[in-house]
Amino acid sequence: MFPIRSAGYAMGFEGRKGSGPAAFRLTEKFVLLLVFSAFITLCFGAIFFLPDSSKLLSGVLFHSSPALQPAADHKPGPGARAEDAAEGRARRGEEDAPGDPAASLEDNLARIRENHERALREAKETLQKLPEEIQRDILMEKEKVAQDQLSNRAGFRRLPPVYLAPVNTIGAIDREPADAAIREKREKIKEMMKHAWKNYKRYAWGKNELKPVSKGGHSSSLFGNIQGATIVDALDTLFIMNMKDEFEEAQAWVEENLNFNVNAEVSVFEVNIRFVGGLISAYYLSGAEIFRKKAVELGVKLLPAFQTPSGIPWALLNIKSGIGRNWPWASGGSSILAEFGTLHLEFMHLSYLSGNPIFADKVMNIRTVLNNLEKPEGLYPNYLNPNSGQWAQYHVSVGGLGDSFYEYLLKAWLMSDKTDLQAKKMYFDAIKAIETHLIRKSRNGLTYIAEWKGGLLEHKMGHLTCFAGGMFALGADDAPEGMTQHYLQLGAEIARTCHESYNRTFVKLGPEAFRFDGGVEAIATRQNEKYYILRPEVVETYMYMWRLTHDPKYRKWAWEAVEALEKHCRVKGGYSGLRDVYFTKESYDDVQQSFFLAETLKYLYLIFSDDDLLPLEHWIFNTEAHLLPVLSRNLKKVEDDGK
Ligand code: DMJ
Repeated sequence: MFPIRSAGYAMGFEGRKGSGPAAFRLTEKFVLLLVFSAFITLCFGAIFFLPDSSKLLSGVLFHSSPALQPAADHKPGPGARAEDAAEGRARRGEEDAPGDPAASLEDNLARIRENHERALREAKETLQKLPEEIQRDILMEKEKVAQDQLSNRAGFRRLPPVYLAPVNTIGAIDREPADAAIREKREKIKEMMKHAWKNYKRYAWGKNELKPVSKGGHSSSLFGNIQGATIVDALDTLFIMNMKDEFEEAQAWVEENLNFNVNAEVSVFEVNIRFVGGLISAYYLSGAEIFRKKAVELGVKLLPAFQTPSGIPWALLNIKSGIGRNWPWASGGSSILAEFGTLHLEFMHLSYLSGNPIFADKVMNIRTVLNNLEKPEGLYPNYLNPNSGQWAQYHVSVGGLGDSFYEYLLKAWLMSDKTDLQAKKMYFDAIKAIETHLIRKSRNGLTYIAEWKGGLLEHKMGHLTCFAGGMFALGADDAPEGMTQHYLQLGAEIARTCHESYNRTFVKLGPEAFRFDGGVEAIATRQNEKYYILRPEVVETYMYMWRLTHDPKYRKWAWEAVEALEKHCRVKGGYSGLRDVYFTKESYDDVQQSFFLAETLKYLYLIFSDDDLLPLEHWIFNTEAHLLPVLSRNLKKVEDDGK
């Protein structure tokens, strides 16, 4: 009935604790606990084994007064859960029924025994734990309360009203461009989306991605057992392209099949930008509650990732067990800047959509940690240790590992309707340091963004880095005085460099990374950097540059990309990435990435649409091109009026 100290238990306890004074104090506590257990055992022994012991108990301990019997006063102890209190209340109802005091007493005794057993079990478990584990458990318990509120069915029924309409439909409805040539090009891009979707549906429906050459499903470990990445990623593109039937079949799949109750380790970042972002975007565009419900449900599942001493989340999380860890390759067990720095926009919306501040609290804490840290030369290194809350390695990049952190600082400012002044300051301070330490011009005048490794520059720019042209241009309006033109110009220069990286290949689509050393400019020199996986960053920058300048060269360059995709990436079964963009004969990688539908085709479509389709002052694109409306500063007032 009560814990018996077995040899195994003793070894486990002492083995973990060592033999110092702390271990001695804990052993002392343990002895006291044993004495107490023995006493309780004796009491229960007397109750159950002595003749007529119930009378003894009721007479001696409870003075036989029904009003004072324990059920009436049942309060859960520290380890007890809310259900216990409810159970106590239910039982009290039964016990209040007249005429059966003996049964009532039996019940009460049974419950007392249960509670004692549980308290002792928990005390025993607690004594076996390290102090950090105890601290973590307390945090998890607190979090669980918040999660329970959100994740039970009743919690979902209580999701608060959303007052963003009519803002959430501004510019979400498709309109035909007046110019026939532009209309035709846009129609062609829609046809590409149809081809990608139709083949995904035919060969890989419900799987994460399509293998367009071998015609089957492709699964990436990034999403664990969560399925349907292409469906969720494609939702908003289908919506804005007015592909109603396809949108409806995607919605039906989400309703019936999208399941997050899986025992799987996922990338917190990838699941957030593609699934949470895709669902939120689909909710705002369509108004269908299922998307909000699923987004909040998934957001709740991601919360245990933040259970670290600093609150900087783990990169990987088992969404069933709630156990997190970092990528084994990440320097010193670090979390990655571009991953934990790319949760802000979605989590702010999750708080808005759920009415629970927990999501916003999590990302605001990340912000605070980063803001308080000393930055080398004003730069943000890519690796941060979530245990110490300190930088791990001085590698700075605006491409992979760093990229979307900067993007989210700017977009946090814009999405807050320009009220998040901290984000604005951090963004402009960061890009100033980047310009000083990372941005360089090649001998032939191409501006590029290098990588910084402890003060030394690697003159390499990734395809991923090409998004920065659009970012500089998007933020230009709010730049410190006199800098607006400068940042627009910087955006244009990055766009030009990235266009060059495309133009200098055989297929006219750019490599994964290109270099500016050893006499080359904007060319990949290493075999393992020559691939193209249908990435969007270059056309993303064209989209912003087109919107902000209306310089026709951006439409021209975007069309070159369309033609190249058609010529080299289109296959019968969809679109495939290429292993070498300099090679005259296509070598397919046989993956149709979900971001091709979420981002590449969406940005291309927008370049050939009028500006009033998704106006930039109302909509923020997350890093996967999902649409998040600006949380207007008038919202508070609208909410108040709505109550
Ligand atoms: C996308 O998932 C997102 O754009 C992300 O920010 C970076 N990588 C891919 C596309 O290249």
